[in-house]
Amino acid sequence: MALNLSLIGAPVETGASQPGCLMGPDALRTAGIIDVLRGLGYGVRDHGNARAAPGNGATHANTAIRNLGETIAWSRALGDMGYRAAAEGELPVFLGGDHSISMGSVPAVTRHAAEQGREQFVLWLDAHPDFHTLDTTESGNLHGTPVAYVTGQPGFEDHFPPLHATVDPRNVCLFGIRSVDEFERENLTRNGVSVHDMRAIDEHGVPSLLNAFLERVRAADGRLHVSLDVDFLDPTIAPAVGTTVPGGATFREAHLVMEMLHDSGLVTSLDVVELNPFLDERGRTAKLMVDLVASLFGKRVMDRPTRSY
Ligand code: NNH
Ligand code: MN
Ligand code: MN
Ligand code: MN
Repeated sequence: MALNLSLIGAPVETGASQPGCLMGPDALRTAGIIDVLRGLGYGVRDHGNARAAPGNGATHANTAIRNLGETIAWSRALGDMGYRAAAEGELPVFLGGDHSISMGSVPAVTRHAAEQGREQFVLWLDAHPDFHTLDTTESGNLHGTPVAYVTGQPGFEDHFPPLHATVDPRNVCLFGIRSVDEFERENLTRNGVSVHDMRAIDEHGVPSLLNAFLERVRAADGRLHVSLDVDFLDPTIAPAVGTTVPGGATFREAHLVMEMLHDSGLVTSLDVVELNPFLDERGRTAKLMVDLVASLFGKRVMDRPTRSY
């Protein structure tokens, strides 16, 4: 893992159904993310909160879509910032913001990987596959579309920034899934995306499923982007998200994923998304997200003081 982390605040809520994710980056800072990462020995450069150009009023035949122009502007701004951080050899950590920020972060790191002749892999920790296209989303919430965009599914090209390189859908691993729309179900299978739903995690456990994916990344000498959606977690431990789905990852399952990612040494970029501080209870979800990030960057059980959220 690179020793210098670039924190990029992405105060974006244009892709979500309800307001609040705008405050996500500041809540993660308030919960101590910078000190925690410095305490683990990393150089941390906080770029502050990014800004996007005003939306251009773009519209789409699918009239359900909300905030299209604004979300396009964010994807462009974050794509540029993220690419610069990666090209400077830092490990970008994108602090969301709703999950539409991955329409900037993933293209940014994938572009850098392609220039290095490396294959990009993506681990998507989420209750949802986020595999809608602009034509298939019924909610119109663009946080449900980033996996489709970054893997080059049709219909984005007339709207979102052209991709320097796409992610091979077979290099995407969706983990923790438990809410899938009809269109997504069919298209995920057709595109060869790996889907480890909660049933698979119940039955096989985190280690065998995650190790198999990490082995593929290692064998390809790939770069690995991790996208951590708050709704990956069970709502009883992480209430601060607009789209809670019961039956999510437990405290230990989530930490184990992070600990294994750290031990793999494969992670080259990270998104922390969908934290809605307006829905939190005394900051407990923000603190849990920071603690999970700490595990990903090397904090171990034996370093962990007893603490409740
Ligand atoms: N699939 C649903 C939609 O497109 C839900 C997406 N919501 C999320 N994704 N929170 O992580 O609206
Ligand atoms: Mn998501
Ligand atoms: Mn989700
Ligand atoms: Mn979400």
